[in-house]
Amino acid sequence: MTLSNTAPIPELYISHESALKMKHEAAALPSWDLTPRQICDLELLMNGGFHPLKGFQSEADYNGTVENMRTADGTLWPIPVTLDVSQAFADKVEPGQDIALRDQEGVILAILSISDKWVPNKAREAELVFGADDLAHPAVNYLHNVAGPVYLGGPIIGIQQPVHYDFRARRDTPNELRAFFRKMGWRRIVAFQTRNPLHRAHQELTFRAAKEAEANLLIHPVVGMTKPGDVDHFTRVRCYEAVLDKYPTSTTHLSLLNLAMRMAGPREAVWHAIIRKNHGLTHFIVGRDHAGPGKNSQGKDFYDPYAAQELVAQHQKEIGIEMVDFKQMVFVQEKAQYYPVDEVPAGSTVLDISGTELRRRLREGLEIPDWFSFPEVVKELRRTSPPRSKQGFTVFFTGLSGSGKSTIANALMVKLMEMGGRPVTLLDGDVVRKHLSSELGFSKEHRDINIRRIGYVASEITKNGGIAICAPIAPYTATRRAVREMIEAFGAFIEVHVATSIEECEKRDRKGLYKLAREGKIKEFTGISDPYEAPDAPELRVDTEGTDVDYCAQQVILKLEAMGLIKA
Ligand code: PPS
Repeated sequence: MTLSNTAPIPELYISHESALKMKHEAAALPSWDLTPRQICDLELLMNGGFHPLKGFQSEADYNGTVENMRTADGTLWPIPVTLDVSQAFADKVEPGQDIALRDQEGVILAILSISDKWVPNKAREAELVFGADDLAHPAVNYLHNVAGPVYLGGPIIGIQQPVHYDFRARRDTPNELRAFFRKMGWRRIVAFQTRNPLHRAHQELTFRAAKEAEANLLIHPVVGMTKPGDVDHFTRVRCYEAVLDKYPTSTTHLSLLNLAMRMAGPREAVWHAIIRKNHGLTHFIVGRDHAGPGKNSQGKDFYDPYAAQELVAQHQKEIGIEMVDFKQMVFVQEKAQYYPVDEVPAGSTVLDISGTELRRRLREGLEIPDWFSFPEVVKELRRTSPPRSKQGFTVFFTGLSGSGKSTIANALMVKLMEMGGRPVTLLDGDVVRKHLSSELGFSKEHRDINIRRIGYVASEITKNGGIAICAPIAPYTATRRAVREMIEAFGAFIEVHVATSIEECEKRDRKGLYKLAREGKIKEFTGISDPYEAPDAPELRVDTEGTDVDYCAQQVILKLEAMGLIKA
């Protein structure tokens, strides 16, 4: 049955009095600390944004979603909404049990009555939901390298909304939005989904969409989780607020959606349409490459740019929302106006600036023309994206013990300090093990904890405009990749492979450890009795055999210069 757009949508919250009582009882239950993504999912489950789901999906609903975009009872639902947990937690709980779901401060937000516990086939989920089991896809990478190995499913009882301290007045639940539309007498409303700042092309597109659909406009940006590397939502909301007065206030509204995007292209577009239907929208804009994750590991687009429009077209009736589809908007110089790319007058000059090009111009402090964006938006973006030579970054050396990482890292630190401008911090393997990780050994688990700690500290340094130089062995590709992601959210990550061979390191044996490792006196020694996965495509590879330290450090400096991170 298609949901009415005007009636309230069912929520999963219990009454305030029952919630207080429940909270006390729930304190004794086993509890799971939700990840940031799970908090986003839970919020939309509880407030009806994910209607008709009543909790985290059961195994049957998950299988149906993965296989054919439908839950076990045939309801259209294209994206898995699952509670992934660690093996250790999964071992402690069984179906039939209740658990408390807490936010990152420990506040109990909901109770989950576990109906199912299973180990998912993640490769199949990746293939069918995201189109390829390719780690270049951010959600596939999340699935394999961040999400826990076991899924729990079952209905939830909502106790309280996750707390937001930012932009409270701009956040609306589906029922708040429905009530707002009723109050305003808006009957036809078209939603514009976005994870990027709004520039002139977007404004033109939204104007045209509203006109075409004869509808009011809801600018409905995602502020939960978007693609790693996107402009942070604080900056984006300031940008949205800056352009809002270019829209007629009586016909346009801005509301923030705390969704954790998966970047699943066509399936995600269908999901977005369902979520917008739940928020009381009647129309939904789908443009070029909706929720596209960019290129795969072969350098090709994951999805056809208009596949999302095709899939939404097939399902819009069933969802009960009408798609307003658009081709890419481009600026036609002779007309000084934006046109959909397929309506450009023949023989005219088309101007466009891609996302990558925009980031380059911001990074290098270059001009961003007026035809492309609004001065207010550019000003905000420049405030948070200073030119690269003023941003923080991390140089991450990796290599075998005794390969020369620390020596080169020290030389590099001194050279950067000599240049001045930004504070430099060296996180050397041995130093970290002494001050941050003294309780850890060299098992895979402990090495991963050690590297993630280094990554966390480096990401904080990078975020705050400093230079972090890390020099651990970091033998595992997946862990280095996780660190890269942590850091690239705030600045550049330069992986330097110190590619000294095991034979050479053993010959040098500066600390006498290789000898002990060969004698079996040190267990799990990298390169001897433990693996080292050499990076496939580091930003730089240096060979220390036959070259001196100064030259190696110089190579790093030249790389940093070429990347625009330091000025000669
Ligand atoms: S890891 O894998 O990245 O966590 O290792 P890391 O913290 O960089 O290791 C720091 C130093 O520990 C010494 N050491 C060992 N290395 C490898 N395997 C084993 N089992 C081991 N036991 C002790 C070694 O000297 C490392 O220092 P570097 O500077 O790399 O020589």
